[in-house]
Amino acid sequence: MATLKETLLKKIQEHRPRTTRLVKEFGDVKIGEVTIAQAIGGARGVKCLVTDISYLDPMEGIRFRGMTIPETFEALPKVPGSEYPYVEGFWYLLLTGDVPTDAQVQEVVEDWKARAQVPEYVFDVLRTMPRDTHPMTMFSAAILAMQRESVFAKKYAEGISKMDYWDPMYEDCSTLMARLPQIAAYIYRMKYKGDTPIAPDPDLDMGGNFAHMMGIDKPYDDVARMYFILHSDHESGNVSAHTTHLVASALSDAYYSLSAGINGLAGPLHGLANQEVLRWTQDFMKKLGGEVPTKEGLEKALWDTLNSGQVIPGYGHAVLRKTDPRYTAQREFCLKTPGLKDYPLFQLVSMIFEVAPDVLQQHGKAKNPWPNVDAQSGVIQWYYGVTEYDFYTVLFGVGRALGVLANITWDRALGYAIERPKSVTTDMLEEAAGIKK
Ligand code: CMX
Repeated sequence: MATLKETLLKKIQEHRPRTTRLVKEFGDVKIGEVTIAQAIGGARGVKCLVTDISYLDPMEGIRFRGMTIPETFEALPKVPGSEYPYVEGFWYLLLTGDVPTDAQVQEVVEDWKARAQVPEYVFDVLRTMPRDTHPMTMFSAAILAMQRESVFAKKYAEGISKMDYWDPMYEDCSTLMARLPQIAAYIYRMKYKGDTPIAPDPDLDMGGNFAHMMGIDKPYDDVARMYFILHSDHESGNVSAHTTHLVASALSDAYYSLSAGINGLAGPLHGLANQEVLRWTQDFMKKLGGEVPTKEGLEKALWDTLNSGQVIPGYGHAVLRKTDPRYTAQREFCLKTPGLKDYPLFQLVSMIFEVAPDVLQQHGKAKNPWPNVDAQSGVIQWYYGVTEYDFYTVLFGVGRALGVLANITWDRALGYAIERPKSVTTDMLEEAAGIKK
């Protein structure tokens, strides 16, 4: 049986001629145009990135390697006694496009275990930081601290061939994936649980081990598996994926690149929105002083937020134009989980789902009035005892690493160029618009 790395090499060798041919023979074919609004407005909709790991359709939502979220959960081998698949098997799928066999999944499980030992100095770095440091800052710093271990940086300095860049990149990405769960759980237990880190259990898979190190009982292991897979990839144009890709395009290694991507994820318009949703709902509930909210009261609170010039966190999207299927997958988890279904916070989030899209439509600004992934994820964490909502984006970050690291491995395999779009001046735009002589 071929290992993941051997399978990946075969896929890379099959794929390379496609990319080479497109550039050499069809390089002049146009796939879109750029308008002034796009140049000023964050390059929205400009087609200038290529990835085969996932694709985001505005109406359908995400497909991982061609599969919808339900198809992905259905297809991948499950952890025994669990309803959700191995995260390790999902990594295999993202990298190769193939659904792995049980044996192939076990091979990744064993490989990650062999790489999982987090160096002691990483904990020292974390412990040196003031405890009120945001956990995303800690997470990013821990990743960056490990840069000295980069196999890619070492091999590059030795003068490795371009054709082989993908190999040490794969090594670094696999090592990062193996270590991130423990780093995240360590930050959580150090910062919020009286500095009581829990050692990893070498007998568990990634999701199970993460739940164990967080100190949370079943079915939190399934929550972790679901959560990491759902948050993994959303094609390569979002801020965290694009930043990771951009930094890696300078041949910076995976540690530099992922740390940068995590910093982008920490923005409130991106991953931090999941903590903002909980902050918003908790503030709202506090104001009600324990009373059950009415739809009218909720509508007023949403309008107050909009009228004060703030966004409604968890709603809207740069690409999607319907309810995010990642929201739906988490909502379905809540609906089928006894206790969660009737949980007041879940009911409030469901009520927001009933009220907010109308309010946003009347407000008339957001192109997409529907909820995104962040509107639902905090409720599940809160229910299982993770009430420290500024930690939620770290969970997002562990999941997001799967997609962005698979992407940069392929970036190096296909020799994608250093990224360098062209700027123009405002004068030039006015000339193009015909309003300046
Ligand atoms: N509440 C209020 N206003 C919103 C809004 C929301 N949820 N979503 C969009 N708008 C506003 C924008 O701020 C913008 O206003 P201006 O014209 O005054 O600048 C206008 O509607 C048009 O924006 P858009 O084209 O619909 O959305 P963008 O592509 O520019 O931005 C996003 C997308 C996600 C940043 C935006 O919808 C938003 O701020 N949502 C709330 C934050 C959030 O949930 N982010 C998480 C997204 C998922 C993730 O990355 O994790």
